[in-house]
Amino acid sequence: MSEKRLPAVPISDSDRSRFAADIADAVEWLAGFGADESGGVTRLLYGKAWCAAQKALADRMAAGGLSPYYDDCGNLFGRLQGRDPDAAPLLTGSHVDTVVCGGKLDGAYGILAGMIALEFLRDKFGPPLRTIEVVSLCEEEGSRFPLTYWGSGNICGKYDIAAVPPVCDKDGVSLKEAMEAAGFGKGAYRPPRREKLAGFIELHIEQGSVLEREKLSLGIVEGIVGQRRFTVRVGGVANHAGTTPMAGRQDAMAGAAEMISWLEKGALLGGGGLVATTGKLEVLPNVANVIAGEVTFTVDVRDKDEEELDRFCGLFRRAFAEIAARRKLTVGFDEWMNAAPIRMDADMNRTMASICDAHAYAYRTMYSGAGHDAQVFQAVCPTTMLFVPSRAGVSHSPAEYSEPEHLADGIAALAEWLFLYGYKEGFR
Ligand code: HGY
Ligand code: MN
Ligand code: MN
Repeated sequence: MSEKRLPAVPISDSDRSRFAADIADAVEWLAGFGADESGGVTRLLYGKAWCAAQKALADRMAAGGLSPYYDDCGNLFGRLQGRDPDAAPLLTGSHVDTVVCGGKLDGAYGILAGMIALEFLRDKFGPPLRTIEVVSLCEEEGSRFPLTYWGSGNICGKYDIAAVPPVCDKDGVSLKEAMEAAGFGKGAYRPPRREKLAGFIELHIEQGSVLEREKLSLGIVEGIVGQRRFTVRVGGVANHAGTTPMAGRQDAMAGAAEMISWLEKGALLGGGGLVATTGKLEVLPNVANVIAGEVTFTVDVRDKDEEELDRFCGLFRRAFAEIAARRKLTVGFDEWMNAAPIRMDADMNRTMASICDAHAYAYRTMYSGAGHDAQVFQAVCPTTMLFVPSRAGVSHSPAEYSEPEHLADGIAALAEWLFLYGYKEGFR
Protein backbone atom coordinates (compact mmCIF):
# COMPACT_ATOMS: atom_id res chain seq x y z
CA MET A 1 0.00 0.00 0.00
CA SER A 2 1.55 3.42 -0.88
CA GLU A 3 1.46 6.29 1.58
CA LYS A 4 -2.12 7.39 2.36
CA ARG A 5 -2.85 11.03 1.63
CA LEU A 6 -5.74 13.18 0.48
CA PRO A 7 -6.25 13.62 -3.29
CA ALA A 8 -4.19 16.51 -4.68
CA VAL A 9 -6.97 17.04 -7.22
CA PRO A 10 -10.27 16.29 -5.50
CA ILE A 11 -12.88 14.96 -7.95
CA SER A 12 -16.49 15.66 -7.03
CA ASP A 13 -19.34 13.38 -8.08
CA SER A 14 -20.36 16.01 -10.62
CA ASP A 15 -16.77 16.08 -12.01
CA ARG A 16 -16.89 12.32 -12.39
CA SER A 17 -20.31 12.32 -14.08
CA ARG A 18 -19.15 15.09 -16.42
CA PHE A 19 -16.00 13.11 -17.32
CA ALA A 20 -18.19 10.04 -17.96
CA ALA A 21 -20.60 11.96 -20.20
CA ASP A 22 -17.86 13.87 -22.03
CA ILE A 23 -15.70 10.81 -22.76
CA ALA A 24 -18.69 8.73 -23.91
CA ASP A 25 -19.70 11.50 -26.35
CA ALA A 26 -16.15 12.09 -27.54
CA VAL A 27 -15.52 8.38 -28.18
CA GLU A 28 -18.70 8.11 -30.30
CA TRP A 29 -17.73 11.31 -32.13
CA LEU A 30 -14.20 10.12 -33.02
CA ALA A 31 -15.47 6.64 -33.97
CA GLY A 32 -17.44 8.34 -36.74
CA PHE A 33 -14.15 8.84 -38.60
CA GLY A 34 -13.62 5.44 -40.20
CA ALA A 35 -16.88 3.86 -39.05
CA ASP A 36 -17.32 0.69 -41.12
CA GLU A 37 -20.33 -1.45 -41.92
CA SER A 38 -19.34 -4.00 -39.26
CA GLY A 39 -20.08 -1.38 -36.55
CA GLY A 40 -16.37 -1.12 -35.96
CA VAL A 41 -13.76 1.45 -36.91
CA THR A 42 -11.10 1.27 -39.61
CA ARG A 43 -8.75 4.28 -39.57
CA LEU A 44 -5.48 3.50 -41.33
CA LEU A 45 -2.35 5.68 -41.38
CA TYR A 46 -2.59 8.63 -43.83
CA GLY A 47 -5.90 7.31 -45.24
CA LYS A 48 -9.02 9.45 -45.80
CA ALA A 49 -10.60 8.66 -42.42
CA TRP A 50 -7.24 9.17 -40.69
CA CYS A 51 -6.75 12.63 -42.25
CA ALA A 52 -10.32 13.63 -41.35
CA ALA A 53 -9.90 12.41 -37.78
CA GLN A 54 -6.64 14.30 -37.22
CA LYS A 55 -8.16 17.49 -38.65
CA ALA A 56 -11.26 17.14 -36.47
CA LEU A 57 -9.11 16.48 -33.39
CA ALA A 58 -7.02 19.58 -34.16
CA ASP A 59 -10.19 21.66 -34.39
CA ARG A 60 -11.49 20.14 -31.12
CA MET A 61 -8.17 20.84 -29.38
CA ALA A 62 -8.26 24.46 -30.56
CA ALA A 63 -11.89 24.83 -29.42
CA GLY A 64 -10.82 23.51 -26.00
CA GLY A 65 -7.96 25.99 -25.70
CA LEU A 66 -5.17 23.47 -26.43
CA SER A 67 -2.97 24.89 -29.21
CA PRO A 68 -2.85 22.25 -31.96
CA TYR A 69 0.17 21.60 -34.13
CA TYR A 70 1.55 18.73 -36.25
CA ASP A 71 5.02 17.34 -36.57
CA ASP A 72 6.30 16.27 -39.97
CA CYS A 73 5.26 12.65 -39.75
CA GLY A 74 1.67 13.50 -38.85
CA ASN A 75 1.61 13.29 -35.04
CA LEU A 76 -0.87 15.89 -33.77
CA PHE A 77 -0.25 17.72 -30.48
CA GLY A 78 -2.52 19.89 -28.33
CA ARG A 79 -0.38 22.12 -26.14
CA LEU A 80 -1.20 23.57 -22.73
CA GLN A 81 1.62 26.09 -22.39
CA GLY A 82 3.60 26.04 -19.13
CA ARG A 83 4.81 29.06 -17.18
CA ASP A 84 8.43 27.88 -17.26
CA PRO A 85 9.50 27.82 -20.92
CA ASP A 86 12.73 26.00 -20.03
CA ALA A 87 11.06 23.09 -18.24
CA ALA A 88 10.92 19.89 -20.31
CA PRO A 89 7.34 19.20 -21.42
CA LEU A 90 5.16 16.29 -20.30
CA LEU A 91 3.30 14.25 -22.91
CA THR A 92 0.15 12.19 -22.62
CA GLY A 93 -1.85 10.52 -25.39
CA SER A 94 -2.11 7.44 -27.58
CA HIS A 95 -2.55 6.39 -31.22
CA VAL A 96 -5.28 7.55 -33.62
CA ASP A 97 -4.94 4.65 -36.06
CA THR A 98 -6.86 1.40 -35.59
CA VAL A 99 -6.78 -2.21 -36.70
CA VAL A 100 -9.19 -3.18 -39.52
CA CYS A 101 -12.76 -3.42 -38.10
CA GLY A 102 -11.39 -2.34 -34.74
CA GLY A 103 -13.07 -0.88 -31.70
CA LYS A 104 -13.85 2.69 -30.69
CA LEU A 105 -11.56 2.88 -27.66
CA ASP A 106 -8.16 1.35 -28.53
CA GLY A 107 -5.90 4.41 -28.83
CA ALA A 108 -8.76 6.90 -29.11
CA TYR A 109 -9.50 6.79 -25.37
CA GLY A 110 -5.97 7.93 -24.43
CA ILE A 111 -6.14 10.91 -26.78
CA LEU A 112 -9.62 12.08 -25.80
CA ALA A 113 -9.03 11.48 -22.07
CA GLY A 114 -5.86 13.57 -22.27
CA MET A 115 -7.80 16.43 -23.85
CA ILE A 116 -10.53 16.27 -21.19
CA ALA A 117 -7.99 16.06 -18.34
CA LEU A 118 -5.95 19.03 -19.61
CA GLU A 119 -8.99 21.25 -20.08
CA PHE A 120 -10.17 20.29 -16.57
CA LEU A 121 -6.76 21.15 -15.02
CA ARG A 122 -6.48 24.42 -16.93
CA ASP A 123 -9.97 25.52 -15.84
CA LYS A 124 -9.26 24.58 -12.21
CA PHE A 125 -5.61 25.62 -11.76
CA GLY A 126 -4.71 27.84 -14.71
CA PRO A 127 -1.49 27.25 -16.71
CA PRO A 128 0.87 24.48 -15.53
CA LEU A 129 4.46 25.01 -14.43
CA ARG A 130 5.79 22.94 -17.34
CA THR A 131 4.12 22.61 -20.74
CA ILE A 132 1.84 19.59 -21.01
CA GLU A 133 0.85 18.26 -24.43
CA VAL A 134 -1.70 15.66 -25.47
CA VAL A 135 -0.57 13.77 -28.57
CA SER A 136 -2.61 11.93 -31.18
CA LEU A 137 0.13 9.57 -32.38
CA CYS A 138 -0.14 8.91 -36.10
CA GLU A 139 0.37 5.14 -36.14
CA GLU A 140 0.89 2.26 -33.72
CA GLU A 141 -0.92 -0.83 -35.03
CA GLY A 142 0.95 -1.77 -38.20
CA SER A 143 -2.45 -2.25 -39.93
CA ARG A 144 -1.69 -0.59 -43.27
CA PHE A 145 2.08 -1.00 -43.59
CA PRO A 146 4.27 -3.81 -42.18
CA LEU A 147 5.76 -1.51 -39.54
CA THR A 148 4.59 -0.32 -36.14
CA TYR A 149 5.04 2.68 -33.85
CA TRP A 150 5.66 5.06 -36.77
CA GLY A 151 4.45 8.04 -34.68
CA SER A 152 6.16 7.38 -31.32
CA GLY A 153 9.13 5.87 -33.19
CA ASN A 154 9.79 9.19 -34.98
CA ILE A 155 9.42 11.18 -31.74
CA CYS A 156 11.81 8.86 -29.89
CA GLY A 157 14.39 8.36 -32.64
CA LYS A 158 13.52 4.74 -33.55
CA TYR A 159 12.68 6.02 -37.05
CA ASP A 160 13.75 9.03 -39.12
CA ILE A 161 11.44 10.44 -41.77
CA ALA A 162 14.55 11.36 -43.76
CA ALA A 163 15.02 7.59 -44.26
CA VAL A 164 11.52 6.17 -44.66
CA PRO A 165 11.56 2.34 -44.57
CA PRO A 166 10.77 1.01 -48.09
CA VAL A 167 7.48 -0.66 -47.13
CA CYS A 168 4.23 -0.75 -49.13
CA ASP A 169 0.61 -1.42 -48.31
CA LYS A 170 -1.48 -4.19 -49.95
CA ASP A 171 -2.12 -1.91 -52.96
CA GLY A 172 1.58 -1.26 -53.48
CA VAL A 173 1.44 2.32 -52.15
CA SER A 174 4.68 3.10 -50.33
CA LEU A 175 4.77 4.62 -46.84
CA LYS A 176 6.68 7.59 -48.27
CA GLU A 177 4.11 8.20 -51.02
CA ALA A 178 1.22 7.94 -48.56
CA MET A 179 2.93 10.25 -46.06
CA GLU A 180 3.64 12.89 -48.71
CA ALA A 181 0.14 12.59 -50.21
CA ALA A 182 -1.23 13.42 -46.75
CA GLY A 183 1.00 16.54 -46.69
CA PHE A 184 3.71 15.24 -44.37
CA GLY A 185 7.39 14.37 -44.80
CA LYS A 186 8.03 17.48 -46.87
CA GLY A 187 9.34 19.83 -44.20
CA ALA A 188 6.07 21.72 -43.79
CA TYR A 189 5.96 20.91 -40.06
CA ARG A 190 8.46 20.66 -37.20
CA PRO A 191 10.80 17.63 -37.20
CA PRO A 192 9.23 14.81 -35.15
CA ARG A 193 12.30 14.03 -32.99
CA ARG A 194 11.85 15.27 -29.37
CA GLU A 195 15.07 15.34 -27.30
CA LYS A 196 13.74 16.87 -24.04
CA LEU A 197 10.70 15.12 -22.54
CA ALA A 198 9.97 15.10 -18.79
CA GLY A 199 7.80 12.04 -19.17
CA PHE A 200 4.97 10.28 -20.97
CA ILE A 201 1.80 8.71 -19.64
CA GLU A 202 -0.57 6.60 -21.73
CA LEU A 203 -4.13 5.92 -20.59
CA HIS A 204 -5.53 2.86 -22.40
CA ILE A 205 -8.15 0.13 -22.19
CA GLU A 206 -6.78 -3.13 -20.79
CA GLN A 207 -7.82 -5.23 -23.82
CA GLY A 208 -7.91 -8.22 -21.48
CA SER A 209 -10.21 -9.41 -18.69
CA VAL A 210 -8.06 -9.27 -15.54
CA LEU A 211 -9.50 -6.02 -14.13
CA GLU A 212 -13.08 -7.02 -14.88
CA ARG A 213 -12.58 -10.50 -13.37
CA GLU A 214 -11.03 -9.05 -10.21
CA LYS A 215 -13.65 -6.24 -10.11
CA LEU A 216 -10.98 -3.52 -10.16
CA SER A 217 -11.21 -0.02 -11.60
CA LEU A 218 -7.61 0.66 -12.62
CA GLY A 219 -4.48 -1.28 -13.65
CA ILE A 220 -1.03 0.26 -13.20
CA VAL A 221 1.15 -1.22 -15.94
CA GLU A 222 4.45 -2.45 -14.51
CA GLY A 223 5.71 -3.70 -17.85
CA ILE A 224 4.86 -4.46 -21.47
CA VAL A 225 5.69 -7.73 -23.19
CA GLY A 226 8.22 -7.96 -25.98
CA GLN A 227 6.86 -8.60 -29.45
CA ARG A 228 8.22 -10.07 -32.70
CA ARG A 229 6.25 -10.06 -35.97
CA PHE A 230 7.21 -11.97 -39.13
CA THR A 231 5.89 -12.55 -42.62
CA VAL A 232 6.51 -16.19 -43.64
CA ARG A 233 6.50 -17.08 -47.35
CA VAL A 234 6.00 -20.74 -48.29
CA GLY A 235 6.74 -21.73 -51.91
CA GLY A 236 5.41 -24.88 -53.57
CA VAL A 237 4.23 -25.93 -57.06
CA ALA A 238 0.78 -24.89 -58.24
CA ASN A 239 -0.93 -27.78 -59.97
CA HIS A 240 -4.25 -29.34 -60.95
CA ALA A 241 -6.30 -30.40 -57.91
CA GLY A 242 -7.83 -33.32 -59.79
CA THR A 243 -5.04 -34.84 -61.82
CA THR A 244 -2.15 -34.50 -59.35
CA PRO A 245 -1.73 -37.59 -57.12
CA MET A 246 -1.44 -36.88 -53.38
CA ALA A 247 2.03 -38.45 -53.20
CA GLY A 248 4.69 -36.02 -54.32
CA ARG A 249 2.59 -32.87 -54.21
CA GLN A 250 4.44 -29.68 -53.31
CA ASP A 251 1.40 -28.09 -51.71
CA ALA A 252 2.19 -24.70 -50.14
CA MET A 253 -1.17 -24.61 -48.37
CA ALA A 254 -0.75 -28.00 -46.68
CA GLY A 255 2.78 -27.00 -45.68
CA ALA A 256 1.65 -23.65 -44.25
CA ALA A 257 -1.18 -25.39 -42.38
CA GLU A 258 1.29 -27.79 -40.75
CA MET A 259 3.52 -24.85 -39.78
CA ILE A 260 0.65 -22.81 -38.29
CA SER A 261 -0.52 -25.84 -36.36
CA TRP A 262 3.04 -26.34 -35.09
CA LEU A 263 3.09 -22.70 -33.92
CA GLU A 264 -0.04 -23.15 -31.79
CA LYS A 265 1.15 -26.47 -30.31
CA GLY A 266 4.63 -25.08 -29.67
CA ALA A 267 3.26 -22.07 -27.77
CA LEU A 268 0.88 -24.26 -25.74
CA LEU A 269 3.68 -26.72 -24.92
CA GLY A 270 5.82 -23.84 -23.67
CA GLY A 271 3.36 -23.49 -20.80
CA GLY A 272 4.51 -20.00 -19.74
CA GLY A 273 2.93 -16.74 -20.80
CA LEU A 274 4.29 -16.85 -24.34
CA VAL A 275 1.65 -16.33 -27.05
CA ALA A 276 1.98 -16.95 -30.79
CA THR A 277 -0.59 -16.00 -33.43
CA THR A 278 -1.12 -16.23 -37.15
CA GLY A 279 -3.63 -13.52 -37.97
CA LYS A 280 -3.17 -13.03 -41.69
CA LEU A 281 -2.83 -15.50 -44.57
CA GLU A 282 -2.68 -15.00 -48.35
CA VAL A 283 -2.81 -17.80 -50.92
CA LEU A 284 -1.76 -17.85 -54.56
CA PRO A 285 -3.59 -18.45 -56.83
CA ASN A 286 -6.33 -18.85 -54.16
CA VAL A 287 -8.82 -20.90 -56.20
CA ALA A 288 -10.56 -24.15 -55.24
CA ASN A 289 -9.26 -26.42 -57.99
CA VAL A 290 -5.57 -25.42 -57.89
CA ILE A 291 -2.97 -26.74 -55.45
CA ALA A 292 -1.55 -23.58 -53.81
CA GLY A 293 1.75 -22.49 -55.29
CA GLU A 294 2.51 -19.91 -52.63
CA VAL A 295 1.19 -19.07 -49.16
CA THR A 296 2.21 -16.00 -47.15
CA PHE A 297 1.22 -15.73 -43.50
CA THR A 298 2.12 -13.67 -40.43
CA VAL A 299 3.56 -14.81 -37.10
CA ASP A 300 3.15 -12.62 -33.99
CA VAL A 301 5.06 -13.86 -30.88
CA ARG A 302 5.00 -12.17 -27.45
CA ASP A 303 6.52 -12.78 -24.06
CA LYS A 304 7.73 -10.83 -21.02
CA ASP A 305 11.14 -12.41 -21.35
CA GLU A 306 13.59 -11.56 -24.17
CA GLU A 307 15.44 -14.89 -23.89
CA GLU A 308 12.19 -16.84 -24.13
CA LEU A 309 11.30 -14.84 -27.24
CA ASP A 310 14.72 -15.68 -28.75
CA ARG A 311 14.34 -19.36 -27.86
CA PHE A 312 10.84 -19.78 -29.28
CA CYS A 313 11.52 -17.81 -32.47
CA GLY A 314 14.60 -19.96 -33.12
CA LEU A 315 12.54 -23.07 -32.49
CA PHE A 316 9.66 -22.19 -34.81
CA ARG A 317 12.00 -21.14 -37.63
CA ARG A 318 13.82 -24.50 -37.43
CA ALA A 319 10.54 -26.40 -37.29
CA PHE A 320 9.19 -24.57 -40.35
CA ALA A 321 12.43 -25.23 -42.25
CA GLU A 322 12.17 -28.97 -41.42
CA ILE A 323 8.52 -29.07 -42.59
CA ALA A 324 9.45 -27.27 -45.82
CA ALA A 325 12.39 -29.60 -46.51
CA ARG A 326 10.26 -32.72 -45.95
CA ARG A 327 7.58 -31.41 -48.32
CA LYS A 328 10.04 -30.09 -50.91
CA LEU A 329 8.81 -26.54 -50.32
CA THR A 330 10.74 -23.32 -49.85
CA VAL A 331 10.25 -21.10 -46.78
CA GLY A 332 11.39 -17.51 -46.19
CA PHE A 333 11.11 -15.27 -43.10
CA ASP A 334 10.84 -11.48 -42.98
CA GLU A 335 11.02 -10.15 -39.40
CA TRP A 336 9.46 -6.67 -39.58
CA MET A 337 8.82 -5.94 -35.93
CA ASN A 338 11.00 -6.46 -32.89
CA ALA A 339 9.96 -4.61 -29.70
CA ALA A 340 11.83 -5.51 -26.50
CA PRO A 341 9.95 -6.24 -23.29
CA ILE A 342 10.14 -3.18 -21.07
CA ARG A 343 9.32 -2.14 -17.49
CA MET A 344 7.60 1.17 -16.80
CA ASP A 345 9.16 3.86 -14.60
CA ALA A 346 8.97 2.64 -10.98
CA ASP A 347 8.81 6.16 -9.44
CA MET A 348 5.96 7.20 -11.72
CA ASN A 349 4.14 3.98 -10.94
CA ARG A 350 4.55 4.60 -7.21
CA THR A 351 3.03 8.04 -7.74
CA MET A 352 0.11 6.48 -9.59
CA ALA A 353 -0.37 3.97 -6.75
CA SER A 354 -0.51 6.84 -4.24
CA ILE A 355 -3.12 8.56 -6.45
CA CYS A 356 -5.25 5.40 -6.56
CA ASP A 357 -4.97 5.03 -2.79
CA ALA A 358 -5.84 8.70 -2.20
CA HIS A 359 -8.96 8.36 -4.37
CA ALA A 360 -9.71 4.88 -2.96
CA TYR A 361 -9.74 3.33 -6.46
CA ALA A 362 -9.59 -0.47 -6.48
CA TYR A 363 -6.44 -1.18 -8.50
CA ARG A 364 -3.57 -3.58 -9.09
CA THR A 365 -0.28 -3.55 -10.93
CA MET A 366 -0.10 -5.76 -13.98
CA TYR A 367 1.70 -6.59 -17.20
CA SER A 368 0.43 -5.63 -20.64
CA GLY A 369 0.10 -8.43 -23.21
CA ALA A 370 -0.64 -5.79 -25.83
CA GLY A 371 2.08 -3.61 -27.27
CA HIS A 372 1.82 0.15 -26.80
CA ASP A 373 3.54 3.39 -27.71
CA ALA A 374 4.50 3.64 -24.04
CA GLN A 375 7.14 0.94 -24.63
CA VAL A 376 8.79 3.15 -27.24
CA PHE A 377 8.70 6.25 -25.01
CA GLN A 378 10.08 4.36 -21.98
CA ALA A 379 13.31 3.90 -23.90
CA VAL A 380 13.84 7.70 -23.95
CA CYS A 381 11.94 9.24 -21.01
CA PRO A 382 10.27 8.13 -17.76
CA THR A 383 6.99 6.55 -18.80
CA THR A 384 3.96 5.03 -17.15
CA MET A 385 0.72 3.50 -18.34
CA LEU A 386 -2.71 3.08 -16.78
CA PHE A 387 -5.46 0.65 -17.81
CA VAL A 388 -9.21 0.74 -17.37
CA PRO A 389 -11.31 -2.46 -17.61
CA SER A 390 -12.51 -3.85 -20.95
CA ARG A 391 -15.88 -5.58 -20.98
CA ALA A 392 -15.32 -9.35 -21.35
CA GLY A 393 -11.69 -8.48 -22.17
CA VAL A 394 -12.66 -7.94 -25.80
CA SER A 395 -10.63 -5.62 -28.05
CA HIS A 396 -9.62 -5.19 -31.72
CA SER A 397 -13.31 -5.78 -32.38
CA PRO A 398 -16.51 -3.73 -32.79
CA ALA A 399 -17.59 -5.28 -29.46
CA GLU A 400 -14.85 -3.33 -27.63
CA TYR A 401 -16.48 -1.49 -24.71
CA SER A 402 -15.66 0.03 -21.31
CA GLU A 403 -18.09 1.49 -18.77
CA PRO A 404 -18.12 5.34 -18.87
CA GLU A 405 -17.59 5.33 -15.09
CA HIS A 406 -14.35 3.37 -15.52
CA LEU A 407 -13.28 5.68 -18.33
CA ALA A 408 -14.02 8.60 -15.97
CA ASP A 409 -11.90 7.12 -13.14
CA GLY A 410 -9.02 6.80 -15.60
CA ILE A 411 -9.38 10.48 -16.48
CA ALA A 412 -9.47 11.51 -12.81
CA ALA A 413 -6.28 9.53 -12.05
CA LEU A 414 -4.63 10.94 -15.19
CA ALA A 415 -5.60 14.49 -14.16
CA GLU A 416 -3.97 14.12 -10.75
CA TRP A 417 -0.87 12.49 -12.24
CA LEU A 418 -0.52 15.38 -14.75
CA PHE A 419 -1.11 17.87 -11.93
CA LEU A 420 1.66 16.38 -9.75
CA TYR A 421 4.19 16.21 -12.59
CA GLY A 422 3.07 19.29 -14.49
CA TYR A 423 2.03 21.85 -11.88
CA LYS A 424 4.08 21.06 -8.77
CA GLU A 425 7.68 22.01 -8.08
CA GLY A 426 9.94 19.16 -7.16
CA PHE A 427 8.47 16.49 -9.39
CA ARG A 428 10.96 15.50 -12.03
O1 HGY B 1 -1.04 -5.56 -31.20
C1 HGY B 1 -0.97 -4.90 -30.17
O2 HGY B 1 -0.53 -5.37 -29.15
C2 HGY B 1 -1.42 -3.48 -30.16
O3 HGY B 1 -2.81 -3.43 -30.11
N1 HGY B 1 -0.93 -2.79 -31.32
MN1 MN C 1 -4.40 -2.17 -30.75
MN1 MN D 1 -3.60 0.49 -28.55
